[in-house]
Amino acid sequence: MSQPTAAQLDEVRAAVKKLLHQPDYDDGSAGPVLVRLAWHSAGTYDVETKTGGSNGAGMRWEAEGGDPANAGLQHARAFLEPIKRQFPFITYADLWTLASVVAIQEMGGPVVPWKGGRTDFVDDSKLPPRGRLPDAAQGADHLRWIFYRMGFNDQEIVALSGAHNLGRCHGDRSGFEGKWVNNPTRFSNQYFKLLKAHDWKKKTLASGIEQFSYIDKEAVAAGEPVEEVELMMLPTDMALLADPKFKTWVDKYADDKDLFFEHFAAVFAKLLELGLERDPATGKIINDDNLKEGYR
Ligand code: CCH
Repeated sequence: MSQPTAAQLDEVRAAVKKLLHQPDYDDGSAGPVLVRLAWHSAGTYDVETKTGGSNGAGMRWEAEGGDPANAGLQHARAFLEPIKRQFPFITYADLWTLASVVAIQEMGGPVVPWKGGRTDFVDDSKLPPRGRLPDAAQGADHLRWIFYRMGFNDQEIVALSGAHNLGRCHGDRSGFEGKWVNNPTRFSNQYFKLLKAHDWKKKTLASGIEQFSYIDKEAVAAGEPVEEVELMMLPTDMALLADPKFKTWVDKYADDKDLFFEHFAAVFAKLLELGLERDPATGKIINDDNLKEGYR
């Protein structure tokens, strides 16, 4: 099958834009969970063995989709299913990644460069083992171990973490609960500002899970319900403050929204390209045997 044309891709982009508004879901937008879908599809990459990554959309199958780290992402896949049916010319792997960049832009974030050409054929020998995605209960060493494996450096780790400006944690998905910022469907550098500004206190949930919380006492005094004004951070978010090398970047991104947007766009584009080698002249993927076989 041939690659979709630019006009066809524009139709897909328009359909994703329309789908983002979901008044009955979470904070009213499918955007955050679509961003997480793309990140988890790509974030399994291992530079050494060249396994994992967004190509193949392996999360459709139990081996990868059933990884507890991916709990809840079936909602994102379900949101996109009607678009896949309407536009069968785009592969799942391309649709998931394209949807995330449309969502980021629509939520007020930067334009993330996106290239297509991924196939939907999963080579079993290259399926990533479970456990390649980060564990939020850990600290800075774990973050480096996970993200260096993908080929990222400290600055890139912090920039990527700024995505926690979007969406929320769901007790029935990850065990953690709550949102990082007050407006979780608007892309900004608020996550870094709040991380620095408040005195985050450890909080143990009824389940025994530990996270960090900050309650805006003035808002509570003014009559706002606590659930509305309580914000959260994961242990891994706090590690960005505690580690001096990470903290340098937290400071920069808290102070300079444009710098964060620029760095986020670059690193998110890099994330979506992990494992794909392209012909510099044509942009075509050249390391995917499935293309030679005619699979998509
Ligand atoms: Fe994340 N993230 N993430 N995250 N994440 C969660 C939710 C989102 C970690 C843990 C969690 C990135 C990095 C990390 C998003 C984007 C990114 C949740 C709650 C946990 C736990 C899941 C739930 O309960 O639904 C950890 C650990 C790391 C380590 O660095 C990166 C990188 C990105 C993207 C660039 C987004 C968006 C969400 C919100 C999802 C939603 O459904 O609202």
